Amino acid sequence: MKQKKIPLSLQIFLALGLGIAVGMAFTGNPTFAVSYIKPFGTIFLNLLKFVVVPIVFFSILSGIISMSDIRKVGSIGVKTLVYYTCTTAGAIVLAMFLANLFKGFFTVIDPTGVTFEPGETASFMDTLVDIFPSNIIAPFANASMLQVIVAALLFGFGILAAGEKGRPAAALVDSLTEVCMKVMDIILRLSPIGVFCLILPVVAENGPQILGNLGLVLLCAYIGYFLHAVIVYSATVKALGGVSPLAFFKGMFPAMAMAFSSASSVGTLPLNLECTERLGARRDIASFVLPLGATINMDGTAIYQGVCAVFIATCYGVDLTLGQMITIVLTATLASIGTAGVPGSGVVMLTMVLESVNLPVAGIGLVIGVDRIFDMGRTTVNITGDAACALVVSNLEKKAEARRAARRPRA
Ligand code: DAS
Repeated sequence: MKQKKIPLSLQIFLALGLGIAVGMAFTGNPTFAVSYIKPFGTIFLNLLKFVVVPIVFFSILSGIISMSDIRKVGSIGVKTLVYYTCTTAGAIVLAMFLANLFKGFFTVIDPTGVTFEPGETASFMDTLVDIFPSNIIAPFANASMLQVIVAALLFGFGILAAGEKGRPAAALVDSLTEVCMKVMDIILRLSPIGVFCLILPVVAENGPQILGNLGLVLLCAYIGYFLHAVIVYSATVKALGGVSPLAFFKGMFPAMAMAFSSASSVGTLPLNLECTERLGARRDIASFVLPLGATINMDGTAIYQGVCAVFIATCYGVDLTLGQMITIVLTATLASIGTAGVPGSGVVMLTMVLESVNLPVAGIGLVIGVDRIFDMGRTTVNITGDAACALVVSNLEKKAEARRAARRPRA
């Protein structure tokens, strides 16, 4: 009798639980976990990053070719960007509301002596210019996701414009996309091991004592993550995506668990593609919306930046005015677009938010110690928002095509 396989989502769930339990056993003495377990988590993340660039390139390329109509790509792009902008702005407003509720209870930490050396943060214009590749190799060699997306868009439109002469290229793209998906499947079978080896050292290193006086700030951020996901994503996938919230979160669990343990949207992309398609999103739309979202849509990061900006202001005895809070909303929305989908990138963009309201950037030193705990939650929200958008845009496109078909004169 054929052995019934344990579904991947259950395998990941068990691996996550086991990793946390064993990690707790190593708390206080994380050396073994960090030296001998963490490298296997890194290997798994490397394999995911290895496959992400070709997956993104070929799936967007094949997505555009299969739309066979440049106008349709435009319509999907507009719907996607409107969804992303609105949900990110909503996330940061929720964060500011919660942070102002909590700030009277925050443990104020004395910021004197706390330092933080910000890395180079690209200005908005630099980020805009950097989206466009200067040669065909750079986007792939540097895994610059936005440049890979631009390259895929250009070649996709080129193949459509080439007409008959583009057919062989289109067939080759389809074949290579399928091959990349199979490589992804092979790597994803390692997910339970990867999740276990990623979460264990994090728990061993950060253990319960790290929560300390930042516990309330972390709690405020996680309540923001939870409310945003449960309210905004449930409402949009139900009302516009045609998927029940319960089915959505159940189907998204493997990708959410991967995001939580890896803290990497880009690393979670292959699994997010698989979960979102299984929930009913069209592959060509998911292949366009998810890679874009993994790079520019960061609702969780926007929540983290709003909460930390208010906490840091409180520690410096600054009572933010309404005008400053509006500035934070605008800057955090922009900053989340410039945040890369890799671990820890949200901290770098927090400098932009603090500078926008003249708060000392050194204040980031107050929260950097628990950034990984913040990051696991914000990345989970980031990728869940991407998936919700793919389902909404997919369903809206399906309805638009049905309306177009109904208007066509019967033969
Ligand atoms: N870890 C980033 C991501 O992968 C988010 C962040 O650091 O803010 O989405």
